[in-house]
Amino acid sequence: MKVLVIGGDGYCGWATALHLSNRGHQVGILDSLVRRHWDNELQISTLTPIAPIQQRIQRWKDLTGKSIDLFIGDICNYDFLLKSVLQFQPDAIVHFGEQRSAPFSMIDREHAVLTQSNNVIGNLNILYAIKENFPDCHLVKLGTMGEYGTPNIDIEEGYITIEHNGRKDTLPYPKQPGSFYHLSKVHDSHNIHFACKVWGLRATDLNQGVVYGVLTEETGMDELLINRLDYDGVYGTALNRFCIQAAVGHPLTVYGSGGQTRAFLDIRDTVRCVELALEKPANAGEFRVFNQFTEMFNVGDLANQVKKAASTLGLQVEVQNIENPRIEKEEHYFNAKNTNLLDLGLQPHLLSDSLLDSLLNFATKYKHRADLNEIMPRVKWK
Ligand code: NAD
Ligand code: USQ
Repeated sequence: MKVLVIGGDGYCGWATALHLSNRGHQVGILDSLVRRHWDNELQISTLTPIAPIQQRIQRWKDLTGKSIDLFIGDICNYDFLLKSVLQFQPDAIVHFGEQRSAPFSMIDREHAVLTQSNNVIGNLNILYAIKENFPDCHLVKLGTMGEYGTPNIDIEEGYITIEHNGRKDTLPYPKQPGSFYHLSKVHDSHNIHFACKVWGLRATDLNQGVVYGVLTEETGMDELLINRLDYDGVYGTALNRFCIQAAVGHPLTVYGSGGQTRAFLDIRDTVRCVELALEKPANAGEFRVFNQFTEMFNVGDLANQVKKAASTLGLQVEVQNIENPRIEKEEHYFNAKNTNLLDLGLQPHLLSDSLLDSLLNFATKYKHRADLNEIMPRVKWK
């Protein structure tokens, strides 16, 4: 299958592009490299040293004999996007190419507008490019579990059947996102759903939980293929941050009471889930939603698990409950379904098996690259 991976220079996109290439798909990467630019602007950097995209792709070819096409540009530029898809002729598009940090989107008006215009316009352009040129192309879009928020009832996969005043309907599950970034994903979902309904497009929205780990079969093949691992207060996510904090001797930064429960998955499962969604495409006119995660944890428990695993490496770790920079519930019900991907054959990696080989070992290897000034959160929700 010809698969265009938009955002293929990023954390999830790079690992996925290599995995799909390894599995025999013909892969193209489209990326504006804007994430590298935002890192420079914020003066932050991945803990692991990532090579320029051209070098990464060349190394992959040298190692495996497999080529990956490269398109560098912005999907908000419709002429560029159109030219790229017409050249590549995709059977499927996997769309990772968005601004994905909640704190970044909450810095100020400028960053909120940048996040929503980049994400919503880019996604809408993709919908038009598919409709006008490849109406049969399957769009696999990365959404987020954070679209649902933390409701006091079970979270279904995209839809919920409701009875109201004696009538019954299956409707999109209510959305209560917690940042302007998470809101942008809700806007995307609505636009894709509408496009499937009116134009008959086929799409899968992968509502992904927080991804952890840095190692996949392919990125582990060579140092030049290494993936990014963010640990700073803007782009670093909970578990990845805790492991790096453990490695550098910084107290683990649990925000507030630590009762915030989220859905998580290993990056090795991210790449597999995308593959599973591609292998069994949505039907024409179908807006399919999969909740893409394997386990649920609250952040306080996560910190304690990291502390325990780190002690086996001789690391003394302190867990600290610091003032929560976000506005979010700290004690709440959270129970989400995730059967669709399991039914397609996903065999989850469990956190208890991954902490050392996919995280703490990398964190200790590259800890000399960490900038300790970038660990504490600086962006507040109000
Ligand atoms: P990332 O920042 O590492 O990668 C995103 C990539 O998209 C970058 O390489 C960036 O340059 C590119 N990009 C952004 N805007 C673009 C544009 N307008 N045109 C072309 N390229 C553009 O992010 P990630 O962690 O790999 O996340 C990828 C996707 O997965 C995002 O949509 C994110 O919302 C979603 N997601 C991520 C996580 C996670 O924990 N990392 C969890 C759930 C969902
Ligand atoms: N948290 C801490 N300490 C930290 C960092 C985070 O306690 O040092 C807490 C946060 O307050 C929050 C939870 O951990 O309650 C998750 O925060 P996060 O930064 O790990 O994840 P989030 O902001 O939700 O965003 C990340 C990705 C985003 C993706 C989302 C999936 O950056 O792209 O959409 O995870 S989900 O959370 O399921 O919506």
